Amino acid sequence: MAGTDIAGRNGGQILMQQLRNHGVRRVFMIPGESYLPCIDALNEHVGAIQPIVCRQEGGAAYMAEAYGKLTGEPGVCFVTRGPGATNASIGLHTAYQDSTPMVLFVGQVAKAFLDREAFQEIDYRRMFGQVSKWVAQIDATERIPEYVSRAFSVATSGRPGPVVLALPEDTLWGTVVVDDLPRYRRAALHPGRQDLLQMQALLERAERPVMILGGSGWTSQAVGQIARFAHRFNLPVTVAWRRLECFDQMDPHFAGHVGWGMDPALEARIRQADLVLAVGTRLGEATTLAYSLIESPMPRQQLIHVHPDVGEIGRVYTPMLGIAASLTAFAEAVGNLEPSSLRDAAQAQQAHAEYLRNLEPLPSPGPLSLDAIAAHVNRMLPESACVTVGAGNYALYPHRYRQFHGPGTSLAPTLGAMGYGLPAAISAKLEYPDKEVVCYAGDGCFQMTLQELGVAMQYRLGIVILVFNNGIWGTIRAHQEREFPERAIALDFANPSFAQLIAAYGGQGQVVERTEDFPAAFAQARAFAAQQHLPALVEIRYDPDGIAPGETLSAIRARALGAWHH
Ligand SMILES: Cc1ncc(C[n+]2csc(CCOP(=O)(O)OP(=O)(O)O)c2C)c(N)n1
Ligand SMILES: [Mg+2]
Repeated sequence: MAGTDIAGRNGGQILMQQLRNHGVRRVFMIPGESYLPCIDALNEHVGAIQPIVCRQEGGAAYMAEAYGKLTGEPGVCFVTRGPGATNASIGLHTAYQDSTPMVLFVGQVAKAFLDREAFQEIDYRRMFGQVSKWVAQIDATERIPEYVSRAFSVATSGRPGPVVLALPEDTLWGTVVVDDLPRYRRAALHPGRQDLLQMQALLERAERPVMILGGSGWTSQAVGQIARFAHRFNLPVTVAWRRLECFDQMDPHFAGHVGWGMDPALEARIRQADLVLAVGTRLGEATTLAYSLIESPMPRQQLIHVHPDVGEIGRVYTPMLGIAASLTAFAEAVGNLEPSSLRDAAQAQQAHAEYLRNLEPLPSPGPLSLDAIAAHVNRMLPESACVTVGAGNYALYPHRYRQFHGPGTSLAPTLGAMGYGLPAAISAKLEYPDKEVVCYAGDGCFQMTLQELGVAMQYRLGIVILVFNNGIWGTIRAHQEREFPERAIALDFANPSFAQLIAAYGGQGQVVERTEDFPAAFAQARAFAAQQHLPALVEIRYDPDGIAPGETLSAIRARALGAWHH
């Protein structure tokens, strides 16, 4: 047993054994000489901890974040000092805003050199202070088990999030005899009886209640229990912005997603609601349409705010009732509640009917309709499929037309971080080799992390990538046309041949320019990915005027010019 070896173990060996004890099965990394003992220790865990060798730390950190989203366990990422750490920061910030459990290990200079601005030295406590739940530096080899155990607890407790541990070189090279710690335990926070009674009373008195689900920490079981509760109390159920995996969208009570790009009918429903039951969501800027749908600090609706972190309750909104509870514990508790009076199902049915109307493709300019394509993808993919996106207007299409089916079916950064889709798809395929994984990527978004295609090739991951080629940073163009009509500048770019690019990585590439050619290309891509275990890409060329479902750049420009002339 390494733990009782009288000769002791080095810091790298101790650390890697802790990760194994905490249930880590995979680590995402870019090697660096600053943490060699950790890399070497991977030799002792072959078959138990799989190192995924990435191409850039931004990609590695995104993959680790996606692992955290998919499993609810911290995604682990190893990067080297300064340059590695700065590259990884986007994944850390994503984990922070998205409330995703993650642990980032960063190499650090030897303690003897600290504060001299030694080679690649950064004080990570200052650097990452605002984008992580906790940053620490492990200064003593014998305390590695303690710090790692605390890191896993912090990352997963309350509102989950990222933790950074800096590893001074001498901490890793030092050799000590120290006991390992067992797997971390998560403590659930249960809603009290009084909380539930008060909630039930408020719900039964309400005439137009709406439930909004969001945040992180959902499981399929919890979603099922929430569905039972919604059915009994006849509540329309919505999901927060980009939290599409929080509910089964085939459910007859599903009423759509809330936030940017939402259905105006649902917007009106929430504005006119007399009670909002928000479960797990922070009700952030994007979800609340810049704090207007639900106003800060005093909402017009009665707000019941259920959140796993008591510090989030009363932070931005004054709720009528705040309930601090883990989402799984809350779902279990309400799954068995019986209403004493029956609300009729009309509102929930009407809300679902309105949602279903949005699945009908809207008209768009040019020979290729993104709406029709996204609706086709929705019909073809099995329920279990995982759809990933980064940020850009193209993401509005899968999010409007795909019906997601609970945890593990959508990966979307609520941070709005570009370049997320491909690394997230890679992480999803590693975790669920039998699931179909489809990455939607804008041409801009894709080019932010396309180097990770090397990972898909190396580990033989049959993912399907849909690249939306409009030759522009479309989202920003839309903003420019609205604010500064007819003055578009610094928005277009030259694209490579995406088909040749994917071929260089051993994958298959196709180009589609007309709606009617998409089904065959998509079928071929799925077949190739499934049979060859390599990525397949379909480049979709379309009229850049079509900027969002039912919206064109020319219409935005015309409205802006019209407004100017008044
Ligand atoms: C890392 C990062 N950089 C910049 C932005 C700002 N931004 C948001 S969307 C967008 C354009 C996205 O372009 P593309 O991926 O081509 O999608 P499109 O909007 O054209 O569909 C930009 C630059 C961002 N959200 N994230
Ligand atoms: Mg684009």
